[in-house]
Amino acid sequence: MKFSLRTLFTQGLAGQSGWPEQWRSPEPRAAYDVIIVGGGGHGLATAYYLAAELGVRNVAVLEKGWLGGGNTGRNTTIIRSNYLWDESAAIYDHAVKLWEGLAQELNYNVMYSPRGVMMLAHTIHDQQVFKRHVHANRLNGIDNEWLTPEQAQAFCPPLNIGKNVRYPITGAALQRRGGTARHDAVAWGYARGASTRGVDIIQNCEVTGIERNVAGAVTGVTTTRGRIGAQKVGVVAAGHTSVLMAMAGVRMPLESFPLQALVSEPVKPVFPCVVMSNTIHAYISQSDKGELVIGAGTDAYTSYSQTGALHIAEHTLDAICEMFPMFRRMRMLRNWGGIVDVTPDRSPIIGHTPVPGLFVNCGWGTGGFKATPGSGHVFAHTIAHDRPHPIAAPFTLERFTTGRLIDEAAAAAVAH
Ligand code: FAD
Ligand code: PYC
Repeated sequence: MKFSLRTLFTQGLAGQSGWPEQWRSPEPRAAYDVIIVGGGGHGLATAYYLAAELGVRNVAVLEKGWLGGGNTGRNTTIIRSNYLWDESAAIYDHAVKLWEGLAQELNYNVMYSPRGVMMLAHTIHDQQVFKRHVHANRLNGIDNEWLTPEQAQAFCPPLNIGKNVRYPITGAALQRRGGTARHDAVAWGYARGASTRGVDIIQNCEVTGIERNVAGAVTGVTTTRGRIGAQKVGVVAAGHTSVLMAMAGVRMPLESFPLQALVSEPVKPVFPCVVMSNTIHAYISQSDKGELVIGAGTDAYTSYSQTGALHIAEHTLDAICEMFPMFRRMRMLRNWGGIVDVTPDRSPIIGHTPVPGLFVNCGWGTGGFKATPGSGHVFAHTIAHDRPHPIAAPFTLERFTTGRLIDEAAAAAVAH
C-alpha cells in the first residue's frame, strides 16, 4: 500500500501494523493545543490567562473581523458586581477584583474608574428588589448600600428628584466599587499580553466549520483562511454562539438580540458616576473624552442586525431628559448596536460541551463587559484542566437539564 506524505499527514496510519504507535494516530496532527474562536475581550482574556498563568502557549485566537470589533468595542463599559445569587456574586466580584489590578497586570492603562454605579428605584417594587440585592450582596461581602432620593442627588447632582415626572425616583442602590473602563484598551491590553507570551492572534479569519473525528472529538476548525488543527477549541463569540455551536451539532439555549447605545457631543466633566434605571430603560455615564455615554434596551425581536430600532433609542432619550433635564439641549453624535446572546435565566454558560475538546463561554447577554477578566480567567482554567474552575462550575450547560437555573433577570441592567 502506498502513502503520499500528504495522506500520511492528513489521514494518519490508522489500522496499519508495523508502524510506531505515535504514527498510527487516526487524526491529522493538531497544530495548536487550543484555538479560541472570537477575538473580543473574553476570548483574548482567555488566551492571556492560558499563556500567562497556565503555561499553555501553543494557542491561537481566531477573529472574523478585527480585535474588539464585536460587543467589546460597542458596550457602555459599566462594571459592577451587585448580582443577587451567590454564584453570580462570586463570578462578577472575581472580575471586579481583577479589574482593580488589571492595568498593573497588563502594563496597559485600561482606565478602570471605580466612580460608583447607582441603580435607581421608581416604584415600591423596585425598592423591594434593590433592597433585597443590597442585603444579599452584603452577606457575600460585596459593597452595596441603599440611598434616599436626596442622598442619590447628593451623589449625582444632575439627577432630578422632583415628584412631577412620570417615574419619580424613590431611592437608589449604590455600589461604590462599580464604575467604568476603556473598552478597546481592555481588548488591546489582553491581546498584547497574550501575543508577547507566544499566542497567535489571527484577524480576518472567520471560523466556518468545527471538525470532529469518528469518535466525535474536536480535531480543528475550518476557516476562511484554511483548515487549522487543534486539540481543544473554545468558542467565545458573543451573539453568534448558536451559529458556531451548530457547526459541531450542539443546540444552545440562546437567543440573539440587538442592543444599542449612543454618545453625545463632548462636554466638560459634569457627570460624576454611573446611573442606571432598569424601569425606564436608560443608563448613563460620561467618558474621559467628555461624551455622555447612553445605553438603551434590547429590541423586542431576535435579530443579527448591529443596529437597534429607532423607537427604542427615542424612549431612552425621553427617560434621560426626564431624569437629567440639564441634558435636554445636548446633541447626540453617533449611535450603534451590538448583538447580545441571552440565556433563559440571564446568566452565562461557561464550560465543556457534549463534544469532547469543545468548550463554550457565552450567554453574557447585556452584561458581560464587566465580567471580562473573571470570565477569561475561569474559562482558561476550565480549558486547561478539562474540568470547571470552581467559580465557573454552577454555569455549565447542564443546568438547563437539571433545572438548577441562576435567575438574574432582575439584576440585568437592561430589561429584555
Ligand atoms: P465580543 O466582543 O462580541 O467578541 C466576540 C467576537 O467573536 C467578535 O469580535 C466576533 O467578530 C467574533 N466572531 C463571531 N463569529 C465568529 C466566527 N465565526 N469566527 C471568528 N470570530 C467570530 N456589559 C457590561 O457589563 N456593561 C455594560 O455597560 C454593557 N453595555 C452594553 C451595551 C451595548 C450596546 C452592548 C451591545 C453590550 C453591552 N454589554 C455590557 C455587554 C457586553 O458588551 C458583552 O457581554 C461583552 O462585551 C461580550 O464580550 P465577548 O468578548 O464575549 O464578545
Ligand atoms: O450590565 O451593567 C450592565 C449593563 C449596563 C448597560 C448594559 N449592561
